Amino acid sequence: MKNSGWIIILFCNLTLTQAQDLFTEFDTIRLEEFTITQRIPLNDQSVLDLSRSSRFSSIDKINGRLEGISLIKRGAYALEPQMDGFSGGQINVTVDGMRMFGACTDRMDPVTSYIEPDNLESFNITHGTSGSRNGNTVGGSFDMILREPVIGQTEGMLVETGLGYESVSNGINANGALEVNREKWAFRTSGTYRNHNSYRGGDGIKVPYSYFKKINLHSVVKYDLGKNNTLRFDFLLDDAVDVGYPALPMDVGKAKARMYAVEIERLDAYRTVSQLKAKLYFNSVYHLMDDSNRDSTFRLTDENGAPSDTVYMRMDMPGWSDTFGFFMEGGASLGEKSHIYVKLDDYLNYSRAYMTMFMNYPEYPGEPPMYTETWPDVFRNVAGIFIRNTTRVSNSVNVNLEGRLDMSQTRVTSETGHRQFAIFGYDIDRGYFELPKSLNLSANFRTNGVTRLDAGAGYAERLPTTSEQFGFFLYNALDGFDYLGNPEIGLERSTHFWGNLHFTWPELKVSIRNRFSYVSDYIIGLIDPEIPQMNLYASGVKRYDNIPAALLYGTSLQLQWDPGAYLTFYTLLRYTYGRTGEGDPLPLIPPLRNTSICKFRKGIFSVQMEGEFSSDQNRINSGFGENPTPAFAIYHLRNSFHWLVKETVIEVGAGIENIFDKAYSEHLDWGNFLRPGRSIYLNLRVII
Ligand SMILES: [Cu+2]
Repeated sequence: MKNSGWIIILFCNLTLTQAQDLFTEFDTIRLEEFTITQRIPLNDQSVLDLSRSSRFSSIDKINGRLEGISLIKRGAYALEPQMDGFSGGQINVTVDGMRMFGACTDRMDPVTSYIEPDNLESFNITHGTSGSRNGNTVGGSFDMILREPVIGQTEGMLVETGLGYESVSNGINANGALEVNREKWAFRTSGTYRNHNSYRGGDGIKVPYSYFKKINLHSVVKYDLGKNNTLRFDFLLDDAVDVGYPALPMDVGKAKARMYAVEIERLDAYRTVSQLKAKLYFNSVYHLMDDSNRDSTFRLTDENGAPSDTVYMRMDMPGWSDTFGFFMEGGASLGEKSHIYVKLDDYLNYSRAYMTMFMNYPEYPGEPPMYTETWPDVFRNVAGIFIRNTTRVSNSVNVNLEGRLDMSQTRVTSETGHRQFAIFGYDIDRGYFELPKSLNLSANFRTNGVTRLDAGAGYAERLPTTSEQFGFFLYNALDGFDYLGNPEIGLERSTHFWGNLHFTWPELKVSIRNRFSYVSDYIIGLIDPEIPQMNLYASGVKRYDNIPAALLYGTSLQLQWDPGAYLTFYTLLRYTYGRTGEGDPLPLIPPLRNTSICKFRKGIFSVQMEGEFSSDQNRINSGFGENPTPAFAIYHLRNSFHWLVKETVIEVGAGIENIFDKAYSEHLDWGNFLRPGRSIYLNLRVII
């Protein structure tokens, strides 16, 4: 496609963002570069272009730099997002509004691991209870919007290809995309390949099991049905093999995801009705853990700690998660000043995971394999309705009221699962019915074009996850305990308050954000001394339960300064605090952290200096296997050149990450294994 086509798309994106801004509170983050206008307050999007470390940045590298988002790291790949201290089932991670659930009982495959930045258009991020558009949540929502081609406008074709190398892991990244635009239809396909060996830490030593390989492919076809109706099909494939997890006792042999969706959209259907959309989808995840590369020898000790015996153990642990769902959404104007948006959705998830243990005492014949169902054929159906009303009280004040009600039914169909839970006195031969709900009220005020304040309060409830309700002896490598689900566990509830202040001058943009959550019936694992340990390596058993209360607070300061045409300074300072009602620190809470960027850009050349700083974290919960983490500072240098040769764009990027080869790990890295040491990278990208 010609450059003018891109400019039109970018312009449309921009107008869309501004229009949306009137009615929603989302931070929409677009992944294509576009010019930040002086009228838009500093949001995650304006930061993205700066903080996206290179064209081959993984989604994790991008997420880790967003305001309010931290990453829980167990390996070099598939980091798990955390929002203001909330993670796992406390946040909603969706793809284009579609629900999807990982198939790993040990959270090795967050949904973000199945998406590549190459097939992403933007993120919609909402924090706390107000993120309930796609499902009730206490911690927030993270919706990844897939890229789509544009019909009509300019007929054309775009071919894009790139190749990158990273020295620290001797890693190759390659990607390519093809887009065809016609008057009545459009097609886009993009693919990414990554192959990384184990990387070297700042101490010069290879971090064992930090390798991974993956391919990802996304194709989308759009067809113009006339009268403003479009039909769209999406297909996404993601296959990872040989993924090592330094912090865990197991690796992943295979992780496969497939996603299919069909969508019909009607734009500006009538004057008063808009954004009509219906979507039907199916996704399927398969996850196979593998311990064949690990030491499987356990040396047992007697009561006095003396060696008593040796056991060899192997495990076979597959998991599946299939989700089938649909949603319908639409907006309508109610008079001049009011707008209503309604979404109806339903999904059915089927999760199951099994574990077979093969144990062998050297001098004896092999024992029969031990079989358990770690997720015993769990079906969950959730139907929900979400309604939002936005009223423009005056030219400078908007008020938002939104609510959601879900109807959830969960059932375990496996006979083995029933027997397993009967041992602990649970009769799970019934459906588990819940009605999680949420209500949020917020307002935003703009004054004189410089200041904007948005503030709100809300309440929400969330369902327990499959693991929290029906997980059976799931080993947690951080605290060394096996976790047992609690079929009778209750909903987690949160009362949430937030207040954000933005100042926007042409050269300077400042945002200050504050979010506070009081969570009741907080779900956490508590030691159950009655249950004997089942595995040789486990310290004991924890059972999921609701504790009366937990408090979480997240705050951040973001500043961007553009003194003149060539220079940009950006800094993000963020802090998270979490404790239980009794005053104990919540586990895995990130410390004070800063990212600062200085970028110089002139003509075909840009150079960027970055610093990442973290304070130490001594507020830890040792009952969850946490250790204090020391402070660190690391620096990166990035350069890029781009040329336009006829209609071909050539871009070369080169840089050094962790310039001073600092040996460090972040507080959310399980087991304190080291992050990558100094790495030189080189990228080439060609767009025809
Ligand atoms: Cu796993």
